[in-house]
Amino acid sequence: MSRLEAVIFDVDGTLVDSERDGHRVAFNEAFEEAGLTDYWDVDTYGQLLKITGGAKRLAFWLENNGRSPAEAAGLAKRLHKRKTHIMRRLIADGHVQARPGAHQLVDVLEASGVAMHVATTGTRAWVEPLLKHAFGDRFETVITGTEVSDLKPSPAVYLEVLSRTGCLPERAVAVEDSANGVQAAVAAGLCCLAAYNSYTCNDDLSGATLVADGLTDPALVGWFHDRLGG
Ligand code: XBP
Ligand code: MG
Repeated sequence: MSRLEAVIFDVDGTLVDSERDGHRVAFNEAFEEAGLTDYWDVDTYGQLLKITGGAKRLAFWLENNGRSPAEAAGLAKRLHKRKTHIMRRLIADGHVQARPGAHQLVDVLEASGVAMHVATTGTRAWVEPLLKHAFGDRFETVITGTEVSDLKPSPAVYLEVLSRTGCLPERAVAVEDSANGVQAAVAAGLCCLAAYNSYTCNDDLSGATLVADGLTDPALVGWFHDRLGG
């Protein structure tokens, strides 16, 4: 690999533990507020994570739980708007935390001078306050699902980061947690480090250059150390 110029981070499941106790809780609160009996338990939500994008996930669920495609589409849009609002509140109240090792890794990368960017499928309205709340303003270019029409596993969000920064894919590395994320990064021509979590430990991460048991895994920490020194 050429000299490392940039690290592009995924957010959900990679930088933060946001799915089980963040997004899932917000989706369930939106269901309840709307007077619906739909509820996503921990395992059900894990299966639904295969569908990236909250609005798409909702539409899929609603269509498979008794609603017509048209009804599902309209309801998904409304519920997702409320869910986004609830997620912002959960973040402000400190319910979404950095993943173990995330702060240490970001500190090491910042000290090395390598650029840090974000490529996420999530919605900008909660991504921005979350990154600020959990990390301060440490990321240069942040591309979210709000700016691209094709969500992961499409490479669109990664390609947008590369095009806006002018960074060549061979000079950057992506850090992901899931099969959809690894596929997106690799399709953009990036080398990808996968740091799985309890939801993604059985995902097919074989496209990744390195598969790690989280951000504190010595293999992942060592990978960066070997390329950045320090
Ligand atoms: C994250 C997602 C998102 C979040 C929810 O995938 O798929 O949909 O689960 O956020 P990745 P929104 O980590 O691969 O980017 O409700 O804002 O979509
Ligand atoms: Mg992820």
